[in-house]
Amino acid sequence: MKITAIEAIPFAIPYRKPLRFASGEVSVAEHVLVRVHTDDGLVGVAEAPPRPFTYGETQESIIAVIARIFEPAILGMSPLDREAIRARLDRTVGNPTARAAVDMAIWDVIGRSLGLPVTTLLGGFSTSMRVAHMLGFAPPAVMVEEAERMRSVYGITTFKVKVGRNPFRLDVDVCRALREALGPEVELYIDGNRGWSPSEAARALRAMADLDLTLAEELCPADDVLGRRWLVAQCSIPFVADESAVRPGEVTRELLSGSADAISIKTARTGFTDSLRVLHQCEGLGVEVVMGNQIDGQLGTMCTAVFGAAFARTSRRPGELSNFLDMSDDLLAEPLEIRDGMLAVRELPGLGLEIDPEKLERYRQDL
Ligand code: MUC
Ligand code: MG
Repeated sequence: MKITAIEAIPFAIPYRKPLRFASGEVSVAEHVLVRVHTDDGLVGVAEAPPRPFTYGETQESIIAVIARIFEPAILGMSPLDREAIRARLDRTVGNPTARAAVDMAIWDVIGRSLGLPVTTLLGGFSTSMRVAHMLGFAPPAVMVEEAERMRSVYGITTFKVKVGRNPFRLDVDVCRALREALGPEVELYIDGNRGWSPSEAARALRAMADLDLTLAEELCPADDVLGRRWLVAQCSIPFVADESAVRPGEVTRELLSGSADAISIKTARTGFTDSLRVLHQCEGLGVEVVMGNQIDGQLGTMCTAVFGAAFARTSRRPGELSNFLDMSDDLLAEPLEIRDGMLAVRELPGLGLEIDPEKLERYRQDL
């Protein structure tokens, strides 16, 4: 089996409401569908979400790097030669979501060719993941209403609250309103997307000390090197590195320098091949992980669940798997469903997903 072509198809699907956070905002899912073709007629799929405010990628850059560099680099190779493929893709720096989508589409091909689910090939720990929902910036009453709806309709009881606004009082009010409305059983954690300085973050954490938050993610930039160590040293809950710790080397740097003590794994940026490396690194170091959300569509969300369900450590806590619910539509022939706070992986070959050709026709931007 040989790789014969890689397609990179831009598509745009509007959100019903924008997701806002300290480093940016997303109101249309302008993603890239990646399809890896083989000489025996198999097609593997994945999606790449451009996040210029996090990784510097755009839809155009993802399409260009795949067409001009990644596709020629691996044409004719066997999808099973994963480490050789990785070495070729790794000659190009940056471009994490483009590289990850190629990697995951190749895993989809491998699963399809063997007639086995990718989640089984990866680890096979379980067949579903608990779901956490990410709440974007809005006034406190609106965020409370969204959380209550997610709990009553989908059974979700873990919420990641976006913070990092200035002044920080509004974020404190939001977290307090959520705790008061949802009660003590619900899990709340926060993500600042680098919006605060270390001293603002320290004050905000003190103001929320009675709210039983479980994790604090990326409250200030990793480039505030000493300030962040100072903050993490006094933080009473694990400090999660997300966008500051993409590559395995960055994970090591953040953890060993005391600038973080937990890691967000996002398949959207490390695919399956490098997410495995990050996971094993965290396991070896005895560090907690969170399966994070790159504001993925359903295809990307399933990739997160396929990886997260495959291992004990990633299954310990809920994965961020629900923000596709805010999209007005998607590309999948059979939409994902969250029931009783869980998302099931599909016990079908590969990722277990098919693209609906009519939907792709409607939303693709290159025709
Ligand atoms: C998250 O966890 O930070 C928002 C920006 C980004 O890079 O990812 C999302 C969610
Ligand atoms: Mg984050």
